[in-house]
Amino acid sequence: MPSNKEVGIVVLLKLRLEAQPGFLDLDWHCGDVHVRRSSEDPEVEVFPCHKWIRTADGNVELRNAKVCLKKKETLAILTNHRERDLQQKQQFIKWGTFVVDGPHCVDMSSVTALGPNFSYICQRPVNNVHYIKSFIERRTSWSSLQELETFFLFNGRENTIAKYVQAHWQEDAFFEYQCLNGCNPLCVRQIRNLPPNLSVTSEMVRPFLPEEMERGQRNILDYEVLDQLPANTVNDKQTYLAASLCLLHYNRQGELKPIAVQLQQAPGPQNPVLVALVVSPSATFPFLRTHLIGEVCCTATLRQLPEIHPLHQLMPHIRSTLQINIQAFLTRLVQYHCCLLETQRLRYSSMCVPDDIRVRGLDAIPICYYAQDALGFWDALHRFVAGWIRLYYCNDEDVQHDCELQNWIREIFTQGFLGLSAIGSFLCKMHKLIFSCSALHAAVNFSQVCSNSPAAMSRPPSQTKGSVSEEDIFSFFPEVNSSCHVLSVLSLLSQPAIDFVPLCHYNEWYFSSGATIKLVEEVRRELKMIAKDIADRNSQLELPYTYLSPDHIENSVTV
Ligand SMILES: *[C@@H]1O[C@H](CO)[C@@H](O)[C@H](O)[C@H]1NC(C)=O
Ligand SMILES: *[C@@H]1O[C@H](CO)[C@@H](O)[C@H](O)[C@H]1NC(C)=O
Ligand SMILES: *[C@@H]1O[C@H](CO)[C@@H](O)[C@H](O)[C@H]1NC(C)=O
Ligand SMILES: CC(=O)N[C@H]1CO[C@H](CO)[C@@H](O)[C@@H]1O
Repeated sequence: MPSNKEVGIVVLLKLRLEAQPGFLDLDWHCGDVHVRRSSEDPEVEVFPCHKWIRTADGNVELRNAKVCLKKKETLAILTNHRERDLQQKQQFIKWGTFVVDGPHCVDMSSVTALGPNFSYICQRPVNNVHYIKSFIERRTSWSSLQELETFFLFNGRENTIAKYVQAHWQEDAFFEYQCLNGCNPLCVRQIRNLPPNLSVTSEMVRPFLPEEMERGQRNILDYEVLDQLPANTVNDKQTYLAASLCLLHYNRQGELKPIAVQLQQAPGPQNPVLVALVVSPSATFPFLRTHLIGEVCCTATLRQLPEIHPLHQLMPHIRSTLQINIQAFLTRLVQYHCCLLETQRLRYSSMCVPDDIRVRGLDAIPICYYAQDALGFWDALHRFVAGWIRLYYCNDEDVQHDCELQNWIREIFTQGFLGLSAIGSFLCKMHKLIFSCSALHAAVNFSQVCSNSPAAMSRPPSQTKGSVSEEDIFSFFPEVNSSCHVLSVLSLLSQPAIDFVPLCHYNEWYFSSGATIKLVEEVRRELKMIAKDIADRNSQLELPYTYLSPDHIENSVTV
C-alpha cells in the first residue's frame, strides 16, 4: 500500500479489518506485514502478526521483530505494547485446577475455546473413513483377533511400526523393546534387591534363571503411578488399571527378559505372580510427565513472556503443545489424577534427561535406544539453549533484573511444581537459567510420543492364575468404538511434526540477526549428524527406533 507521506521511523503499526457492503464479514489471517521506505529500497522492516483478525477487534497493533529483554526497550510505547500483550493473554489464558493438589493446567475445557490464534491445523492422511465409520458406531466388544486384524488392514497398514507390532506383540523380545523404547520409557529402572512388595523369591526364579540371576543387572518396570487411581468410566462403564510390577533381567546376551509379573502392587493371595511367561500387552498407560510439564511451561510462557521476549522465541512451538494437551485431556488419555503422585515424586532434577537416565541405569543397557538418542539430543539442545541465553543475558544481574523472566519462572514453580522445590535458588544465576530452559525445552520437546496398548481395561485385573481363552482376553479390551476413538487420538498425538502446520508458525524474521542465525545453523548441523548416526544404527535394526531422531522433528524444533 504505497503512501506519499514521509512516515519517519515505524515502530508500531495499526491494522484494521473493515467490513465492506456486499462482502462477507470474514475473519482474516495476517502473516507478516512488510514495510519499505520506497519501492526501490531493498530493505524491508517486518512486523510479524500470525493472528486471525476480526472486524470487531478494531485496531490491532503490531511491533517490529526485534527480540529483546524489557529493560533494553528504547521507547515507552514499545514497553507499553509489551505490557498490553501480556495483559491480554493473561485474561485469555488462565490457570485451572483439575485435581486438588495436582499441578495446575490451562483452564480451558475445549479446543474450540483456544480460538484460532492458538490452534494449528493438522494435516494428516485420512484413514479409510467409510470403513472406520462402522466401527466407530459399534459399542460391543471386539469379537476375535481376526476382527482386529481386519480393522488394522484398513487403519494401520502404511505404518511400518504398527505392522511390526502386529507381528511381534506376543514375543518377549518385543516386550523388552517396548519397556525400553516404547511409550513409557520413564517407568523402568535398575534395582539392587528384589522389592519387598513383589512376592518373588530367588527360589522361584532360579529354574528360569540359572546362577546368572545373582550377577546380571536386575530391573523393575513399576507402574506404581497407577496404584489407587480412580479409573475413568467409558461408555458409562467403569474401567480398570493395573499398577503392575514386572521384574526384568538383563542377561549376558544383552537381552532384557521379563521374569515375573505381579498385576497389583500389594502382594497377597489375590495377587498371583506369573513367572517366566510370554507376556501379553499389559494395560500400560500413555502417561508422560513431560506432557504435564510441557503444558505448565507453555501456559506460563504465554502468560508471562511477551512474544518479543527471547525465551518466548526459543519455544515458538508452545502453542501446539497447549492444543495437544487439551485434546488429550478431553479424550481422557492423560489422566490428571496421575499428576498427584507424579508431582510428589517429581524432582526438578529428574527433568534433566541425562541424570534421570543415569539414575535409572538405562545408559548401561545398549538396546535402550531411547536413552542413547535422548542423551544425544539433550546435549545438542542444551548447547543451543545455552548459546541462545548468552546472546541476551550477559551476567547473573541481567537474569535477576528481568522481571518478565522472574514472573515466568515463579509461575512455573508455583503452578507446576506447587512450590515443592525451593524457588529462591533458581531465580538468580545464569547457569541455573540455562539448565531450567534446557529442561523445559526438552520437556516440551519430548512431550509427543505414543503408545499402542489399551489405555485401560474393561475388567479388573485377574486375581487368579489359570488358562485364559481368547474370549477372556477380549473381555478386558475396551469396546470397539472406544478403541477407535483412542486410536484416532493417538494417531494425532504421534503425528510427525512435519504434519503440523501451526498457523502462527515460528517466524524466521525473529531470528534474522547474524548471531542467532549462526546458532541456529550450528545446532541444525549437529542435529543432522545425530540423525545420520541414528539412521546408520537403525539400518542394522529389525525395528528401527526413530522417535527421537532429529530429522523427524527438525521442522518444529525451534531450530
Ligand atoms: C487474535 O489475535 C489478534 C491480535 O492480538 C486479536 O486482535 C484477535 O482478537 C484474536 N482473535 C481471537 C479470535 O481471539
Ligand atoms: C513396590 O515396590 C517398588 C519397588 O521397590 C516401589 O517402587 C513401590 O513404591 C512399591 N509399591 C508400594 C505400593 O509400596
Ligand atoms: C460409543 O457409542 C455409544 C453409542 O453409540 C456412545 O454413546 C458413546 O459415546 C461412544 N463412545 C465413544 C468413546 O465414542
Ligand atoms: C514441540 C516440539 O516439541 N518439537 C519437537 C521435539 O521433539 C519431539 C519428539 O520427538 C517432536 O515430535 C517435536 O515436534
